[in-house]
Amino acid sequence: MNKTYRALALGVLAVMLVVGISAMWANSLRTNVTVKTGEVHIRFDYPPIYLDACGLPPGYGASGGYDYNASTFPARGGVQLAAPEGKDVGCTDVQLSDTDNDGDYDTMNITIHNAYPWYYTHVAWSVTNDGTIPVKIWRIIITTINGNQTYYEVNAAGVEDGAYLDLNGDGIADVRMWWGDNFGVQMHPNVSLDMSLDIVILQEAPQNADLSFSITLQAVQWNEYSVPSPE
Ligand SMILES: [Ca+2]
Ligand SMILES: [Ca+2]
Ligand SMILES: [Ca+2]
Repeated sequence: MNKTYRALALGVLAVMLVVGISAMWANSLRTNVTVKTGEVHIRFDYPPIYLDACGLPPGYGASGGYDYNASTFPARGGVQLAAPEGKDVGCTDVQLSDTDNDGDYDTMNITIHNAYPWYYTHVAWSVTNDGTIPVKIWRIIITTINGNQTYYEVNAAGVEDGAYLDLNGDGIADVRMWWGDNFGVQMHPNVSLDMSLDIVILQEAPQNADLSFSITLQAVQWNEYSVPSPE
């Protein structure tokens, strides 16, 4: 082999090596991108805990099925309750459902039966981050029986003053609701946080009617969370 052919052969070999190395780098980069894809997902944990559950036998639990009544409407955290007076007229029912059949509870259905003005109830639950990246719970979505949806970004006004909700679609608020605990708190994968609601029936609520609504929660990737400034 003369010098010209030898130089040409080495040049081809060098090009082949460079192409080979480039191909390997491209493969490893592609693999890394795939591995880093995450998922935002949360679920309601079973069971929820709530006051004055329907179907409790007399004498069971703290209230024995006797109704609680709110005597004033102060800020959340200070709802004044009259002691149960031995009346069991209304009751509260809370059920979780899996509306998209993925094996996780995503919706909480609350029904207040045979209630009357100043009837008070409380619902507490736990939420787990079963996705793969940290999230924050951002909004609460309330759906009433006629399909109307209301979105609440939880801010100081919602927590302290409560929200007025029209549950039967007649344009008049039927309940006042306060929510609290752990909105906007960073939740790592496999971590659970407790949350709760306080509900008081208003004077304008319909008589002889069950009041129903459902709740879903919206979580966002932890670094996409923002809260509007309090009004
Ligand atoms: Ca009761
Ligand atoms: Ca589900
Ligand atoms: Ca109404």
